[in-house]
Amino acid sequence: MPAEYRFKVVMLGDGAVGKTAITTRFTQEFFDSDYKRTIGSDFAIKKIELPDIDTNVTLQVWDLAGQPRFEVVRQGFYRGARGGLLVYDVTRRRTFLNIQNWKEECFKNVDREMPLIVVANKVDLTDSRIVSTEEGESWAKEHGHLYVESSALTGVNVEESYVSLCRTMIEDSQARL
Ligand code: G3D
Ligand code: MG
Repeated sequence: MPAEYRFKVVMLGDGAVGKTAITTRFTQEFFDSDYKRTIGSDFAIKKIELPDIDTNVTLQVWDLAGQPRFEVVRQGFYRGARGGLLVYDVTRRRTFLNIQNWKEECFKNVDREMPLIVVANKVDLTDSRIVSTEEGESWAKEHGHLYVESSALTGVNVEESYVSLCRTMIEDSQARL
């Protein structure tokens, strides 16, 4: 019998960096029948199999629509989260600088620090790229996070982002025992 985990993960980052595009691609592409979106509460479910460690994971991916001003909405968004994707847009430096703020808001709202993966999105836009691989990678390394470059448009590294985060969340949850 494979081990079974369930994790809530949150999509973090400025508007228009691609949080919804990444989530939608991930949850719809391979497991269409497992896809579920709850109108208003903004989460999607997806199952991941990790046969190498005989483990199945059910991910509940939460994506904020807009940036609600109400504290209570944000608290509900973060409640019970076990991991997050810190997403920025490689064509807009401001969105990269802001991942620090997203991380801080997140850690203020969860009871314990949790695994985060830095996702440099829109790498298909090579001509308008502003934030380099080196900058993104070194920020992530300095702060102890994984780093991945993705494109929700082409699909490159979208699933890999969640799978890498899953493996880290499994380690984290074993370390909690
Ligand atoms: P958000 O949920 O973080 O606010 P969205 O961002 O997922 O709504 O994406 C914002 C815009 O960026 C969308 O364009 C979307 O198609 C585009 N986008 C998202 N990811 C990528 C990517 O990897 N590459 C490119 N080229 N575009 C991307 P529109 O025009 O629909 O607003
Ligand atoms: Mg969105």
